[in-house]
Amino acid sequence: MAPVGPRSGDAIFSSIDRVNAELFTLTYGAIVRQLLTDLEEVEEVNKQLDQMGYNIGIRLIDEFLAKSGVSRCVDFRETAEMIAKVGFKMFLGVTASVSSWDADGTCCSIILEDNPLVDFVELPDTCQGLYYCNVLSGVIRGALEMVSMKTEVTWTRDVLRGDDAYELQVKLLKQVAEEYPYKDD
Ligand code: MYR
Repeated sequence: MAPVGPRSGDAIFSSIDRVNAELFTLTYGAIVRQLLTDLEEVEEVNKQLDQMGYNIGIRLIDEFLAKSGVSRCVDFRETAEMIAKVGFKMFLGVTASVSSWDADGTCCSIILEDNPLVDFVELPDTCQGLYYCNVLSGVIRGALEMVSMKTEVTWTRDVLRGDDAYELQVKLLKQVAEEYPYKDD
């Protein structure tokens, strides 16, 4: 029989993390369900989830920069890698990979290796057209806008819609140059 005794600190924390992750997943599901009831049109729910994500993203960028301690990215390629390898890990506990770059390095795909938002989720036929994870595209759009990058972020593959992966397309529309407000003498 395995010895019975107090769990180590690590074991307790990983169990708390798991419970929090499940609570988060279930809470998100409840929000989507409520939006579907309140708004009726799936298109409206997609918009609302994206807007909620945007509102989160414009705040979450501060925490990302403070916690990660990363310095400015040299280009959009580096930014995309930063989102996939550091951002997703920090906030969702998963990593993602970046691929399908266009020639000028302004559009790429981010493919999630796992997607905790969809644990326990099965969509009924009435939800066709729903982008269940649209909050995530909004988060990325909002976060990047706070570091001067206007982007368009869309789901190009979604397992809940019958695809073989979760894939976001991130397109840089405009990069606003940040000017240092004081002149060096
Ligand atoms: C820079 O200022 O050049 C660094 C920009 C890094 C942007 C990273 C944005 C992180 C967004 C996190 C997304 C998490 C999705 C769950």
